[in-house]
Amino acid sequence: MEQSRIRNFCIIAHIDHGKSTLADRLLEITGTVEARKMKQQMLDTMELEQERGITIKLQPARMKYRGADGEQYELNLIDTPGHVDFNYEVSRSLAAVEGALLLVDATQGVQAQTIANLYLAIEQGLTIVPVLNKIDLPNAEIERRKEELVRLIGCKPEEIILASAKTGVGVPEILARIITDVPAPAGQADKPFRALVFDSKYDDYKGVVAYVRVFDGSLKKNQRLHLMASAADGQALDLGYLTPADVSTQDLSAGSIGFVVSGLKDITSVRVGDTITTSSDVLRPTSCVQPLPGYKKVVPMVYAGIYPKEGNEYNRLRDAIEKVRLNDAALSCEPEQSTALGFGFRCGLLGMLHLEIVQERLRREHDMEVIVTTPSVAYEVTLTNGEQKVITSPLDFPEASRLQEAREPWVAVDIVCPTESMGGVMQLSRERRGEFKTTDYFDPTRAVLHYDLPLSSVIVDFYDKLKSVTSGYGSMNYVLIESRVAPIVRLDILVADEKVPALAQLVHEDEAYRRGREIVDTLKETLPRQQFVLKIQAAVGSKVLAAERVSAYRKDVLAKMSGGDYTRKSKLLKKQKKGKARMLAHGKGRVEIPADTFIQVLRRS
Ligand SMILES: Nc1nc2c(ncn2[C@@H]2O[C@H](COP(=O)(O)OP(=O)(O)O)[C@@H](O)[C@H]2O)c(=O)[nH]1
Ligand SMILES: [Mg+2]
Repeated sequence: MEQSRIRNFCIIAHIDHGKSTLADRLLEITGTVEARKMKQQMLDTMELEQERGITIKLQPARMKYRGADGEQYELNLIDTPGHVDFNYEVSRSLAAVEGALLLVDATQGVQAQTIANLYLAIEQGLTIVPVLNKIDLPNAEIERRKEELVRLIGCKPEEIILASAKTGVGVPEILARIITDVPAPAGQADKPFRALVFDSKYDDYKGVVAYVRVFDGSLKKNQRLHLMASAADGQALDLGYLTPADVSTQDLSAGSIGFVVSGLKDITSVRVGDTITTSSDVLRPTSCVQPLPGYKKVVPMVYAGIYPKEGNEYNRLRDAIEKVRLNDAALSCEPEQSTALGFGFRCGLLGMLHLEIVQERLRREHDMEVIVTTPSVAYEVTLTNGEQKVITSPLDFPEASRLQEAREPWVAVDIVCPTESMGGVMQLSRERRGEFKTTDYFDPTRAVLHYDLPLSSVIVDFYDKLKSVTSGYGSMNYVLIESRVAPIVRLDILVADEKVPALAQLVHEDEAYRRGREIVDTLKETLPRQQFVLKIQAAVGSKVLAAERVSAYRKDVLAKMSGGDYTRKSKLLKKQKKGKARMLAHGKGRVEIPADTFIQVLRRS
C-alpha cells in the first residue's frame, strides 16, 4: 500500500469505556471480520480476557476501507488495555502509531485513566480524535461530558464525535475522521529497513513472533534479519498482518504494522523495544543504520516471589515464566532461593492485578501451580557500615542493629471523584499517610484530587477502598516520584511457632500493629483446623503484636460409646491426647498452609 494511504491509530480510554467494543464495530463495518465469525470483544483474544471482560494485552488489527475520496486505505488499529497495571502496553502501542481515538463513556465522563492515557498520547505527539461513546444509554449526559472533554483537550465541541460502539452510531464518522485527521506515516520507503518491535510472543512451532511497526524501507519474506540490541540474526520465515487472524504477505513496507516470524528459538533474543533491520543493510562495514529510540525501561511497582508448588519443578517454572515474559514486557524476573520454599523467582510487576494475571497465565497456559509470596515494594537501605542496597524481598531486610536508614517509594496519585465524596477520599488518603497537594474541578460536581502517597499504601487495596468511599464513581492513576526515609520493620507471621517466610512483609512501624492484626484474623478464619490447638502470631523481632488460637478439631473417639462410663471415656480421651503429643513431637504437627489462604491474606479480605 502506498504510504500516503496508510493510517495507524490506537484506541485509548479508561477501563470499560468501550475500546474493545468499538474495535469490534470497526472490524465489522470495514468487513474485516465476516458477520458470522463476529463475537464480542473480538480483540480480547486471550481466554482470560474474554472471561474477565478486560483487555490485558495490546492487540493490532488491519482493515481495508474505501474513503470518501473513493481511494482504498489501509487502517492499522491497536486496541489497548485501560487498567493502570497494563499501562506499559498502552505506551508501547502509542509509539507505533500517529493517532489516537480517545474514548469517553458518556455516562461516566472523564476518568483518571482517560487523563493519564491522553497525556501519554500527547507526549508522543499523536493526533487526538475525541469520541463520546455509549450515547445510546438513557443516562448518557452528552452536553455535560462534551464540556469536560473540551476543557481537558482544548478541542472545539463540534470536533467531538458522538458514537455508540454498541449500535454502531457514529462509527462511519470515526473512520472518516481517522482518514482526514490522522497523518499518514512519515517513514522513508527507499532507506534501509528499520522496524520497532512493540510486542512479541512465543509459538511452539514457529518460535519467536515479533509484532512490528515498520518505519523505513521494506522487508521481504525469507530475507535475513538482524536485531540491533540483542545482536541476534534470524530470517523472516513468514510475515504479514493480523485481522486479527494471521494473514501472510510477501513483504512489509514503511508505515505498516504487522508480524514477523523471526526464525529464532531463543526467546531472549527478541525483546520489545529492539529495532529489526536486515542483515545485508546493517552488517555492511559502511552501514550507518541507527536503532530506533525504543522504549523506556519499565520500573516495577511491586515484587513478589513465585515458587513452584512442587519443589522439583523449578526448570518447568523457569521455561513457563520465560514464555509468559516474552508476551508480557512489563514482567521482570530473577532467580531466587529461599530456605523454606526452595528455588524460585523474584518477579517485578506493575501491580496486584498484574500479579494475579501472571499467576493465572502460568496456571492456564503452562499448567504450572505456584506459591506467591506477599508482594513488597522496593526499599532502599543504608547499612551501618555505609553499604547501600535495594531490598525487594522481606527476607533480605537487614536486622535492626545493622540498619542505618530505610527509604520507601512514593507516588503522585490523581483521584477523579464526585465532589460529594471528597471527604471520604481525603480521610482514606490521610489514613494511608497521604499528603494533600491540590484539587482541580471539572465542574461543581466533579474534581481531581492530587495526593502524594507511599506506594505501599496504594498498591494493595487502595483502589477497592476508593471505590467504596465514592460509591463506585472514583478512579485513580499514579506515577512514581521519589524515595523518602521511613521507619520500616519486618512483620513476621508465625503459625504453630514457626515463621511462615512467604507471609513476612515490610511495613511502616505505625502500620505494623494494624496489619499484623488483619493477617492473624484472616488466618484464623481461613486456616483449616488441625488436630491440635493452632497458635497464630504476628511479630516484629521478638515482640508479638497480635495472637490468636484456632481450636483443635477433635475426632470424636467417643462416638461409638453409648453408655456413660466416665472412666472409659476419660481413658479414651487421654489416649487421644497422647497421640497428638506424639504427633507434634515428631514434627507431624507442621501446618501446611493452603494456597487459598495466601491469596486471602494478600487480598486483605
Ligand atoms: N450501551 C452501550 N454499552 C457499551 C457501548 N460500548 C461498550 N459497551 C459495553 O461496555 C462494557 C465495556 O466495554 P469494553 O469494550 O470491554 O470496554 P474496554 O475496557 O474499554 O475495552 C461492555 O459491557 C460493553 O458491552 C455502547 O456504546 N453502548
Ligand atoms: Mg478492552
